This record gives sequence, structure tokens and C-alpha cells, in this order.
Amino acid sequence: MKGVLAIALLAAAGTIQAGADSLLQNGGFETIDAGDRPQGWAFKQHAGVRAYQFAVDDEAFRGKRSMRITRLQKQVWGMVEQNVPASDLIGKTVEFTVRVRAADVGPRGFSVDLGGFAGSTMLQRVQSERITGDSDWTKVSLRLEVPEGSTQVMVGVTLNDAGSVWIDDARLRVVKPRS
Ligand SMILES: [Ca+2]
Repeated sequence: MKGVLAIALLAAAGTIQAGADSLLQNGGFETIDAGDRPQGWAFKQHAGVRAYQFAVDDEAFRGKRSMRITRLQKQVWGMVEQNVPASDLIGKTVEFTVRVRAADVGPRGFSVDLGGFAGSTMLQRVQSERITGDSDWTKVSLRLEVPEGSTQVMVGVTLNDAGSVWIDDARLRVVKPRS
């Protein structure tokens, strides 16, 4: 009986993880690939010396895992991001919500980003206020009307100073149809 219950609970958790209401892949960072990287997410940093650790962490807001960015040595910025095809989103308003947690983040802080891109050209971007210091899990929401000509919508978190940022429960959904 106990075994049956465990299976039922796992099935329910799987449904939540799949995030039928989200356009993002693996927004909970629960699925990792052979290289211990979270599926669906990419990592970038400013040119020069490799200065960040991008790691799946067991300090989770929901489920068993989150994503952590830690700056290991001085560098301008490092970010985790995911791109979603924009073809069905043009003119619609999308909302990106994510939970973030911070430890020892310096005064330049970190930000949550949502943008419309045509290839590598940024057409429009909204950014949260910079968050600094230490904070427990906090929800951040951003909205963007996806501009004409966008090929992809980018969501991400960018660390601009020393410290660590954890990210979990990332969701992207349409909140307003094309007007
Ligand atoms: Ca998670």
C-alpha cells in the first residue's frame, strides 16, 4: 500500500513538473543531463576568464533541485537563460515568473530578464530591479508584449557582482492575447 501511494505521489509531482501552463522546458530544474546540467537552459558570461559556477543545487524552492550561479572570481556578468520560439507569441503579452534566492550578492546585484529577440538582435527587454545582499526565496514577475519581428523570447537571470543566486520554479505563459 505504501508503495502504491509513493507511485501516485510521484505521478502527481511529474504532472506539476511538466508545467502544462508554462512555455519553458524544465522550469523547475529537476531534469539534468549526463553532464549534470539542467536540460533546456544555457549559460553565458562576459568574455574572458571563466568566472562562474553554474550548478544544479539541492537548495530548492520546489521539488529537489534548483539552479545556482556563483561568481568564483572577478568578472562583469554571468547568466542562465532559455529561449523559446516566438512565432506563436507575436503581439501577445507574456509573463515570466521565477523564484530567486540570494547570498552575499554585491552592490551591482542580479536581475531577472525577459526579452524579444530577432536572431541575436534585441528588440525589447524588460528587467527587474537589481537585487543585492541576502534574500530568501522571492517571486519576481515580468511582462512583455512580444514585439513584431521577434524570432525568440528570452528569459534569464544575470549576476552582475560577487555572490550566489538560486533560481527555481521558472514559468512563462501568455497573459493577454494579441490585441
Ligand atoms: Ca525545483
